[in-house]
Amino acid sequence: RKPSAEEFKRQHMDPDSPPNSRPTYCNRMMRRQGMTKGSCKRVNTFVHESWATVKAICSQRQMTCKTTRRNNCHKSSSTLHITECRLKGSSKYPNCDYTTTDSQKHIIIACDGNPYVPVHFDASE
Ligand code: UMF
Repeated sequence: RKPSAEEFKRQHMDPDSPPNSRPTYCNRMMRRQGMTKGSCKRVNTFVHESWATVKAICSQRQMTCKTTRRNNCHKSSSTLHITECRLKGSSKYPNCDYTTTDSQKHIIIACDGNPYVPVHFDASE
């Protein structure tokens, strides 16, 4: 299936909650957003900014994606509020147990289609 903006929103957008270091955030959100079905997704980033802010990155600095090697990645010119969820080594499916880490970083996303919109989260730095 082709990556879509809807998939990107489900997995990576959380504009309404402020950056929030409650340790249960990732366990709750990874489950709620469907990333613990069948297996526990290992790494996932949520962005606490508006869709307008994230969409605008598609017109910012272009670069090669680290994961796909395609040339449709874009790095945000500003830092954004994000939360990174990382599966704990001790976690055993179906009990997907995550660490929750808040930070403010540049993000690198892939954009595609017409309109040209975010479809994949590549990295943060
Ligand atoms: N991923 C993140 O969410 N954040 C990172 O910093 C690095 C990776 O690359 C495979 C998946 O890892 C990505 O899936 C992304 F969700 C996650 O569906 P995606 O966005 O292409």
